[in-house]
Amino acid sequence: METHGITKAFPKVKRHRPHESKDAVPVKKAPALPITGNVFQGVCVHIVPAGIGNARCDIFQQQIVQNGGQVEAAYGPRCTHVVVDESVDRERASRLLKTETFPPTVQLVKCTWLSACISEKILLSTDDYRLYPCDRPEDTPAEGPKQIVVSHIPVPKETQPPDHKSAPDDPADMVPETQDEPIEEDAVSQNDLEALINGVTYDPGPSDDSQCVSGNPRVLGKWVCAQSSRTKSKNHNDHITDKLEQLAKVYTHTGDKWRALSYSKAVNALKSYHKPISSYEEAFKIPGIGKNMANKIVEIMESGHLRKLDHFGEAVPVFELFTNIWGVGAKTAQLWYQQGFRTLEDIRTKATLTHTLRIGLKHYDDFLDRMPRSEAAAIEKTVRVAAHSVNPGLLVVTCGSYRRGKPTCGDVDVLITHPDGQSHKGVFTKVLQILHQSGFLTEDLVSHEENGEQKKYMGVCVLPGAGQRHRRLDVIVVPQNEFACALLYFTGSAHFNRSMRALAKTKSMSLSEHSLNAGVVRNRGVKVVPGFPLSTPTERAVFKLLGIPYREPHERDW
Ligand code: 8GT
Ligand code: MN
Ligand code: MN
Repeated sequence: METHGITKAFPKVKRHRPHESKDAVPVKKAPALPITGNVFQGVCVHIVPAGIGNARCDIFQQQIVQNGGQVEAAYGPRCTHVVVDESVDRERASRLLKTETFPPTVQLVKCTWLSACISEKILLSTDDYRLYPCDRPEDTPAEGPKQIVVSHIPVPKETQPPDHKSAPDDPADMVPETQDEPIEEDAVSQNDLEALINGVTYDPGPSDDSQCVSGNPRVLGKWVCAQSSRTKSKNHNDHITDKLEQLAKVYTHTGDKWRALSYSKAVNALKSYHKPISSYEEAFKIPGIGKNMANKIVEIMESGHLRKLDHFGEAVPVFELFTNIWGVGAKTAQLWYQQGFRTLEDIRTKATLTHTLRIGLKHYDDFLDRMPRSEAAAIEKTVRVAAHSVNPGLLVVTCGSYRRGKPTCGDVDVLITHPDGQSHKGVFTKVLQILHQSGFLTEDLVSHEENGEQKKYMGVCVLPGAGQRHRRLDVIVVPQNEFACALLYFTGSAHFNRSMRALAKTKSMSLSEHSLNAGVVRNRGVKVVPGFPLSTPTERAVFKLLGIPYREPHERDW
């Protein structure tokens, strides 16, 4: 999970980097929070990032180190525990770790074990969380997911999202300027911690009446996924939010997730404020803005500048340059910076590069350049023609920003299924083979990622003809019964999806790219009973089951 909503800070838009190279990256002791305990004493953990996401990985690593444990960047003999995402089964774990067997000294566990240890503040037994040989995910019965049609789901009263004012708004100001100083322990609320650990964020909502007065009542207090993004209010304070977003982005680059989160929360609060701010008092009244942040706002209002940004010096543009390479995240960028690299030429000639990073570097400019819709349509058509030559009954839909109606697209996300529920099998390899053979696909970034019954390809394509640029292409093949949830997921936006998942959570449900489950039981945010998949033949069904009005794809552009 990257920090969202802060992409405007720099002119180039960075897309998500799901496969950041983790090789040879030492895990530094995290600076963000003070040492808090010894829960993980004697424990040495390697976390497999697939499915967990970089931000959650970072938080888990911080928590382990701050609680007396050790973290290994790579799986090795020192590891006592190997932690994988909940969706990863033993077979996939073996593939990801490139090993068939695990010695008895190593426990292979789901990341819910870590979440539970962190929230319970004790080292729990791994019994309920282990991936034993022949392990079958609890929610996948042998005969395949059971489809249960429910006519009525009891909908509990909407849960109050976390109180804005419960956490100090600006931890960055509570400490000296250097990044390595810890921020106050309570600078980020338990809600935020849980939300980050569990990969869910709530949208800001009113905790009292005053928030409805000062915020935009059309957005605040309501779920983003229940609103049309066309009702998004104009940002009356973009001269302020631009600077604060820059700082949030700096903190993202430096791996300081807490400060990044704190600043992006303030930015969101300011963006939905109904008029330009004109005084300290006015800023301070806005939920989510405390006195330190209000001071920053006044500084920007009066000088047009934020002095804090100067403290980071030359590192910021260099981090930006590096993280714009597809596959590079904050850690790799920091490592390269520490090694003295400052330019792409340095990276090209001196850095140790994986195959994927080489491709990212080679197409640096092309990947950053967003393509016009017309080009995305031509790419989609090429994939559709290939798919239909394999089986004319296949359903081919381009999701992502294209389906949301954006004028430009960062990549093309093509989803494929077959309405008969069977004929999607075997299609993935055949379609990609055709596209490789014709020269349309030039390089593979992730040639085959299995996610349950879904298969995902991430690669590079180029349309025929002179002067065409190389573009990023994702192809996902899914079974028909997962199609609606996959369509919803791959259409996004990421913010919209997070909101929907968070809403599902308040209704004892869980939403993923596979299914909408009901009857989910969570203990302190950790799923202990996975529930059962509901019948979701269409996207509309998902909205309906969640009790919110249907939103067309172009209304999901949050
Ligand atoms: P774009 O024009 O920059 O490509 O914008 P996009 O089409 O909205 O973004 P995308 O990165 O192509 O992702 C499309 C959707 O896929 C997102 O809405 C998101 O829900 C989902 N998605 C993935 N993989 C990942 C991932 O690794 N991280 C994130 N954040 N989202 C992902 O398919
Ligand atoms: Mn996309
Ligand atoms: Mn994509």
